[in-house]
Amino acid sequence: MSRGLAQIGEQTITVIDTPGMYSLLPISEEEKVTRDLLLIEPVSVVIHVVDGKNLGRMLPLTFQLIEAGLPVILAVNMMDEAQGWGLNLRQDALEMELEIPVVCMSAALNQGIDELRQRIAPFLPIQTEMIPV
Ligand SMILES: Nc1nc2c(ncn2[C@@H]2O[C@H](COP(=O)(O)OP(=O)(O)OP(=O)(O)O)[C@@H](O)[C@H]2O)c(=O)[nH]1
Ligand SMILES: [Mg+2]
Repeated sequence: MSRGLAQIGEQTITVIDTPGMYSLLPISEEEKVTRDLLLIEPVSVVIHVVDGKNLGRMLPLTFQLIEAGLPVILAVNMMDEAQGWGLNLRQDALEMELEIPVVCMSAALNQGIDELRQRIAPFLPIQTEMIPV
């Protein structure tokens, strides 16, 4: 697990990268680490990064995260490969179905990162210096 900083507009936020997890009922020790973090650490938003080529296998966890009451953004990654396979994802349909923000991206190609930043922003607490006096 690693922590780093990211810039969202004017705000610097801490990002925690967790080991991969496929269920909230963890099988491996690494998954337990991630599950425990999600239960313990108060976070502004959980970004569930999934492989766009295996959406069917990944979405059950997205549903579990939502049902657990966590604020979730679904980041459908590997879109370059998914599109190479001829897979076309309806971002708007997924958003309607899941009722959470969905961002399609190719992290390796730096595509979709700006949109992800934009979708993260509304989840962040308002900084006091941002409130006009
Ligand atoms: N083609 C393509 N490759 C990608 C993309 N994003 C990540 N990768 C590659 O996928 C591989 C795995 O990336 P990781 O960031 O280690 O994936 P992860 O989900 O964090 O893996 P774990 O932490 O082991 O669960 C690397 O070789 C990345 O370069 C993408 O958008 N497109
Ligand atoms: Mg990783």
